[in-house]
Amino acid sequence: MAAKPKLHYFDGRGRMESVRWLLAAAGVEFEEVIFETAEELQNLIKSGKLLYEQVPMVEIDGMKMVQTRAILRYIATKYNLYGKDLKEQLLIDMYVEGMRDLYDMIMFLPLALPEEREKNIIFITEKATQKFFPVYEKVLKDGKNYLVGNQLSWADVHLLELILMAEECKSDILLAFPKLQEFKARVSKLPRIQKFLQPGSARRPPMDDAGIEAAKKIFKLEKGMFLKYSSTILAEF
Ligand code: GSN
Repeated sequence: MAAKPKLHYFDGRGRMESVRWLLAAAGVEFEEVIFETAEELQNLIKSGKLLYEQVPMVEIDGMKMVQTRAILRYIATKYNLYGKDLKEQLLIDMYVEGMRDLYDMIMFLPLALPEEREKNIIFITEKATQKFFPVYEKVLKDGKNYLVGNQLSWADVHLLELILMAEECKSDILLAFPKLQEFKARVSKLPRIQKFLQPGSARRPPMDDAGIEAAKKIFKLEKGMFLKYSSTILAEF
C-alpha cells in the first residue's frame, strides 16, 4: 500500500487548508507533521527539503511537493477532480484562480491591523458579492449541479471552502445567490465532504488570537503586513 501523503505545516489553515480539503474530497487519508516554533521551521528549511525554503510542503509519491497550486493540481489530476479534457481543465483553472484572488484576501485578514479590519471586511464583502460570486451563480444557473462537466471537481471543492470562509466574514453573504446556497447545501452533503465538515476531522477552525500570534512568530510576519498588500488593492477604490 502506498504511504499516506505527509503534510508539513503549522497548526492552522493558511495555505495548507485547501490541500486538506482536496485530499478529504478525494477520500485520501493523510498524516500531518506540525511545526510549532520558528526554530522547527528553520530546521525543516536547513534539512534542504523545501525547494523555496517555504511551506506548504507535501510528501507524496516519493516527491517533496511545494507551491500550493502545484500541489493542488497534482492531487486534483491524480484523483480525477480535474476535468475530462484540456478545456475542462482550463475552466477549472479559470474558476479556481478567480476564487484564489478572493481566498487570499480572506486568508490574510487576520494579519490586518485592528483599525483596518472593518475596512478590509467591507472590501472583501464587496468583491465577493459584486465580482466573484456572480460568476459562479451564473454558471450554476443552467441547472448544473457542479461548475464543470457535471461532476465534482477541484473547482467545486475550492468554492465550498471559499463560501464557508466568506460566511465567516459576513454570515449572510450568500443572501442574493440562491444557486450558491443550493450548491453549498448539496456539496456539503457529499459523504466525504460531510465527514470533513464534522468535528474531529483535519479541518482547521478560523485562527484565534493565540494562533495568529503563533503564526506571526513562526513565519516572522511583519506588523501591518496585510496593510502593505491591501493598500495596493484598496488603491482600486
Ligand atoms: O503558494 C505557495 O506555496 C507559495 N507561493 C508561497 C508559500 C509561502 O509564502 N509560504 C510562507 C508561509 S505563509 N503560508 O503558508 C513560508 O513558508 N514562509 C517561510 C519563509 O521563511 O519564507
